[in-house]
Amino acid sequence: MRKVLVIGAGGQIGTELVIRLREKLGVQNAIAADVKTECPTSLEDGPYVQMDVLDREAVRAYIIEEKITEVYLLAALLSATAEKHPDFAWKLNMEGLFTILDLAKEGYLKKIFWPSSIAVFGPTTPRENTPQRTIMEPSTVYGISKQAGERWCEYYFEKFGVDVRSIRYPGLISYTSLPGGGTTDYAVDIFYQAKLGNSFSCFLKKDTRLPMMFMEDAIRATLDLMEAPVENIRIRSSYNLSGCDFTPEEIANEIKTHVPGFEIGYAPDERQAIADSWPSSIDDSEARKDWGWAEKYNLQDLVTVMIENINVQLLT
Ligand code: AKB
Repeated sequence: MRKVLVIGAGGQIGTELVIRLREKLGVQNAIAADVKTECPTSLEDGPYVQMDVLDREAVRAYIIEEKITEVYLLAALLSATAEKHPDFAWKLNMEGLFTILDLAKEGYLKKIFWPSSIAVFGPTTPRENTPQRTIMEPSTVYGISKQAGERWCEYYFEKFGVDVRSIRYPGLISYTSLPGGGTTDYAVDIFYQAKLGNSFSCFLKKDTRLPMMFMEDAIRATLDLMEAPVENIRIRSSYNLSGCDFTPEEIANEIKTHVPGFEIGYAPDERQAIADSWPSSIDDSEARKDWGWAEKYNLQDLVTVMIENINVQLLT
């Protein structure tokens, strides 16, 4: 019997993940948790708990009392925000992970999902088709925290047999909730401005190519990884995962095929340096081999779905 807790359920990944987990396991078996007091409207059909992942004792008590079997730990500060609040980013991104890893080590949890990111790579990493194992010298606080987290996940697996599974997410594109604080967020923001009939000022240069993925692919990957037989999971740091890759100019051109007259301008800010330190494309052959990963959405597909479904009410 699986009873899962999604910590950080109010975020971009969490809102969609909880919905899919509830479809799979039954509404009562997928509990949403977030630091916000209000439950996100889309998750009001099921259990919601207000939880600060930094309150180690409260998190422990809840997981033990409720007999949670699996945790998806999504609470984190993303790349751009983490650069503004390095101390808090390190604290938030690391302390929650130890709380959950320790609970699994003590036998209270059967499985953990913890997201990593393409941010684990840095300026000295080969940029194109970045391999699973390569030079990793991240130059951002977020990247350093994710790289350290990956090392700890592998350590807890090797030393204590903790079944922790992870994906290095690329930039994620979705329409049900807004992203916040990431360097890849432009690729979501652009749709809202296109839909409103506005021009879009992009904070990255027009030729900055980054790995990206439509949220439906990312959620499917997450669920497939978590359901894969334990013997198939050969990587306990985090799996490279690729959906598609594009530049701001390429996504704008694709949007123009749906919204004629749409205009984009470029005003690179401090996020440009972060993007320049990341890969432009990812080699995900290990995920394909180990647990059968295959993406469904390319740039054209995701632009079509985004234009059809984007809801500008979310901006208010
Ligand atoms: C960010 O831009 O910080 C995130 C990420 C790539 O992990 N979307």
